[in-house]
Amino acid sequence: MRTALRTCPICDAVCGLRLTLDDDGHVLSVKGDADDPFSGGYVCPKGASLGRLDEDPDRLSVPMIREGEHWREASWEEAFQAVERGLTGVIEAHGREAVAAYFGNPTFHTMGGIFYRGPLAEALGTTNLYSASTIDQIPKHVAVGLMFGNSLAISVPDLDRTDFLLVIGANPAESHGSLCAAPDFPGRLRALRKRGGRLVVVDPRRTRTAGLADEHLFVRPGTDASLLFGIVHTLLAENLTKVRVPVSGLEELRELAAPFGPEAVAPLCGVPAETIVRLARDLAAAETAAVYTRVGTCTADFGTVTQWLVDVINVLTGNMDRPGGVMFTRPATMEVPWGPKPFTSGRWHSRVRGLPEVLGELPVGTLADEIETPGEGQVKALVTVAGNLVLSAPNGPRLGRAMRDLEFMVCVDPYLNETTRLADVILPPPRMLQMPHYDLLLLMVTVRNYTRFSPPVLPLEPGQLSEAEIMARLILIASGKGAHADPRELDEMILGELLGAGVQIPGSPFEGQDVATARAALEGDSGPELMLDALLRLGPYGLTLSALRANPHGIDLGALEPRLPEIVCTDDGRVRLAPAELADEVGRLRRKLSEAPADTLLIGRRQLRSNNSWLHNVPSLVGGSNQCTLHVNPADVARLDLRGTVLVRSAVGEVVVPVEPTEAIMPGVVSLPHGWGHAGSAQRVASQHAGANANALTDNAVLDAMSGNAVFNGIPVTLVPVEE
Ligand SMILES: Nc1nc2c(c(=O)[nH]1)N[C@H]1C(S)=C(S)[C@@H](COP(=O)(O)OP(=O)(O)OC[C@H]3O[C@@H](n4cnc5c(=O)[nH]c(N)nc54)[C@H](O)[C@@H]3O)O[C@H]1N2
Ligand SMILES: Nc1nc2c(c(=O)[nH]1)N[C@H]1C(S)=C(S)[C@@H](COP(=O)(O)OP(=O)(O)OC[C@H]3O[C@@H](n4cnc5c(=O)[nH]c(N)nc54)[C@H](O)[C@@H]3O)O[C@H]1N2
Ligand code: SF4
Ligand SMILES: [Mo]
Repeated sequence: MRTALRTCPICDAVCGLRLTLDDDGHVLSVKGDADDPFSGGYVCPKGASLGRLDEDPDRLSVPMIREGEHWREASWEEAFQAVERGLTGVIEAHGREAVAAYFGNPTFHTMGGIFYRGPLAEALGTTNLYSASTIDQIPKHVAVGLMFGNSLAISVPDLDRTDFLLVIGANPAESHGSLCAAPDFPGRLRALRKRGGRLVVVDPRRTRTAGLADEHLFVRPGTDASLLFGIVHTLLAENLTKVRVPVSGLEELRELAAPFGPEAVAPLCGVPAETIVRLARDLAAAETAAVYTRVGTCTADFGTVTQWLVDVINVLTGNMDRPGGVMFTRPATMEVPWGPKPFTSGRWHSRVRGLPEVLGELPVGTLADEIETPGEGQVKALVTVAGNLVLSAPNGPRLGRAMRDLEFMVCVDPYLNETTRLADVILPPPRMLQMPHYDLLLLMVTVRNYTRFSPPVLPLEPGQLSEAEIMARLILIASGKGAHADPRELDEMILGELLGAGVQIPGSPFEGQDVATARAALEGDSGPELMLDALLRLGPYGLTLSALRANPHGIDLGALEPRLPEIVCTDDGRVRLAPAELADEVGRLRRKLSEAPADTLLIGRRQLRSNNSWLHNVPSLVGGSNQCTLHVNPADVARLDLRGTVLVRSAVGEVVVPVEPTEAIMPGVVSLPHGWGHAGSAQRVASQHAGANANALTDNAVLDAMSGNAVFNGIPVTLVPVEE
């Protein structure tokens, strides 16, 4: 028996874990690492199941090649040759634009994803690039890009010090937080109230987070922007603002907010006018306060406008970049700019719908159009890394049908699932415990400055490839170097670029050195570890990979400190309160105020023992409360005479699901979790708990205008009783 320390790679909470393994590498137990200074021993049911997930017998261990409807195992050499034939065939016949790539949610977590997705995108040489960003958080990047000139200016609520937390469209008691890494988020919320703080939750469902709150307010889906404008209007009208950071556009903001008085917005958002006024006054009066929002508003109509107004309120109430308000993490690694600074978008447009590029990507919501629509530049080949788009994308089933028409598709994925079964080749990464782990992105949004590295717990099997090597081989194929090129060559290229920049940074430990000398100083057992070592050395704490190895429980780097001047990249160094780019959307919102709302609106629901589409094959994580049911208010159940199961119909599709009556959902709103729909899956446990695909109901034609993000919440649906 032995113990191993390891950061949990599943969700954004970055919990430190302590694993016990037997001599064969079988995980006997998973506990929270009590010595981790950040997570302090916390573990959730998913983390506790990490061993079973990692040892899932349905995980692929060798590459798979499809022949007609039949899959067979293949050697790595054969698989990469098939990829080379497939990709170069399409590129030669149709050009590089005919290749698209999708980078899914786990690529934000894995080192193979984080360090190699950029180089793979570049090597493919196509503008048909897609990622989970446009079905998740891209409205946030656009909003802060417009306000701060920096698409990575993502502040986190200072959870452990705030006096008032307003949570809108997030359910961290079950999701454990998002774009805000805080192990034991529920415990931190309880601690907030215990120290006399106040927690208010705005959500069309009375969630587990709402259950921890002082107050919960139902809001009509997709209308948060109007609610927030009501708060902004009140703050300005009652002179409650105390702006503490340099801003521009205050007068323009006043004009934009003028039509959105509390009385005007209340009928649309469903929150009474006097409550909106009270919220504004309470936020202004609180010693410190933070407004936090996530998926519920990012993946709804007016996503970008809503994200903008959240930070407007944080600025107006004097809580931007201040202890107890919202703050910017100072990560241990060098901050590499993502996208142009100052922020801009629309440098190119999608072929079929003319949608603007954002951060070098096009919206997932238009990938089906690009595959289906003939003409110059039509997508004929697809590379996916860690994505299950048939279950995750808006109108996923349509995208799945489109995938059948591709000339070639390759997936880097450990499972044969609803999406990968449409591919020609599947390249499986090793088990999670065989990979090193460093949460490069999530450690940029921690609520305390903190860092932790986990070396692989288990070695690779002879002949097995790391995810980094798989990615490197794909990159070499895409750049024309062929299926046999040495992946180390690519690692050296990436390191060379990184250090080439590093030696020019004044004050950096590599300043003035030649790249070879800087390279010789790096330590690490693999490409990604060497890259991490470089980023740590170039980071603000002067850390190294070996320092992190010497501190396997992680290192506390202190409470967050104000750092806005380093974050803002606008021309005049001021935070733009009223970006002119948003004027059209504000106009559209104003027109909404007089529109009649739809009858029944569908929203989503994350479940504690689930994670998007890929944890349903672990017996301990399915069944019980984790089921694909439709939450319906009892008043609607009675009104529509619903029993047992119901057919839910939207503009694009329909599903039949069991009804679960509950007072926790607002009348006129129904909720269905996403990530289900595993009928016929090769994942044997998941197929026994199939559920229905919520994204058979969501419409890829409807996107957030500013960011191209999918709209998953507030989908008009009709409910039809089904005879048993
Ligand atoms: N209706 C609705 N749809 C939604 C959402 C919603 O709230 N409602 N949420 C959206 C959000 S926020 C997100 S992030 C997306 C997520 O959507 P996707 O990006 O498609 O991600 P997942 O569904 O999590 O699928 C992850 C895939 O990665 C594979 N995988 C797991 N571990 C690894 C690994 O280590 N390496 C590799 N290469 N692959 C791995 C899994 O087998 C699975 O195929 O879904 C979105 N879809
Ligand atoms: N257990 C678990 N944890 C997860 C995941 C998971 O699938 N399961 N997924 C991970 C991922 S990829 C992400 S991005 C994060 C997401 O983290 P969160 O954003 O915290 O997750 P959700 O549970 O989707 O929270 C969205 C909330 O918004 C509400 N909502 C829906 N529509 C609206 C609306 O129009 N307005 C308002 N105000 N609220 C609305 C929903 O009822 C829901 O409670 O979670 C991560 N962690
Ligand atoms: S909260 Fe997230 S990071 Fe922590 S143990 Fe659970 S799944 Fe893992
Ligand atoms: Mo997500």
